[in-house]
Amino acid sequence: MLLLLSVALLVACGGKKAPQAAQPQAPVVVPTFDADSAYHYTAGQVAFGPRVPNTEAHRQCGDWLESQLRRFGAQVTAQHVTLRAYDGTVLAARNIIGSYKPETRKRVLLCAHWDSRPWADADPDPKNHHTPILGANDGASGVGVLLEVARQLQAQPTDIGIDIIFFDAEDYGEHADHDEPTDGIAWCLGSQYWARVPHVDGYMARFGILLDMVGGRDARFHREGLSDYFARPIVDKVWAAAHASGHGQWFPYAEGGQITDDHLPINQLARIPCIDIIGHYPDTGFAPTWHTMDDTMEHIDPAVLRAVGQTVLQVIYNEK
Ligand code: AHN
Ligand code: ZN
Repeated sequence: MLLLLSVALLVACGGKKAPQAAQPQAPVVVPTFDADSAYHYTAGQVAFGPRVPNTEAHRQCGDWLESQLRRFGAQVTAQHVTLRAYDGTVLAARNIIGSYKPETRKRVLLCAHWDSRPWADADPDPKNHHTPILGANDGASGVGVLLEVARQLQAQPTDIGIDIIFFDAEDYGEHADHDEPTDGIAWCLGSQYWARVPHVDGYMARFGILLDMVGGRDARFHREGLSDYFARPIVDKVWAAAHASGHGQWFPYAEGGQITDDHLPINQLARIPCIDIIGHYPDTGFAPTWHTMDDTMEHIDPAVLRAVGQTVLQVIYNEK
């Protein structure tokens, strides 16, 4: 009987050797995130000035971001789209997508917003409440980290495909003085558009990771509430990666509040489980520089950029 079985196996295998047991996998080498280069890419955006839609600085920074992604070997798609803000302003917006291994179906989405807030409406000095902010942390930091991830992807490709998306018009939400209701969500206009009209028909990814305010000194990344609601296993995976890569101190397992951010339309409309790594501060909420004139490079800490960047690399290089 055994003999018959082995003959049958030999026949089934076309006479070749019986299949070997799976070889032990070579350990994954996760590249080292360069925080100085992420810092440099963050400063590079801030140097254009406030990146408010419909301004020259915004247009020039958008061109620069596309050229950086191309330089790092991504296939770049720009979604130019006209979006209407809550106050009726018509925004010439642009979502910028850099794709690695676009032909691969196993994909992970990494994203951040690249626009900056048109008004410092949380500034302690009311005379600044209609002045645009530099958005070093709020905007540029997430994009800076992802540009460094892009550079790493060119040097050492991942097994899976990666899409890096820079969303526009995230931060055009209601001014603090605005008190009439708005229909729909005034924030996250670029991601709402992309979630309805992705850059590739029928686009799907295993999961997404949004980075928002990932460079502020003394930041803490608590588990964000909507991420836990829509994508708890991904929060678990990413927090485990943070702790495994030695950056657990920045990623307490405690839950922070729910934050309306670009991951919401990705979860609700595009139906891709997406989490938000967003800087909170113990007790006080967002950074003290949030939506103020003080959101400048002075308050960016490369150690924070490193903690987030290395965590992202740890996750994506371990996806098979
Ligand atoms: C709200 O304040 C509702 N959401 C904050 C999203 C945000 C603004 N992220 C950066 N700037
Ligand atoms: Zn903001």
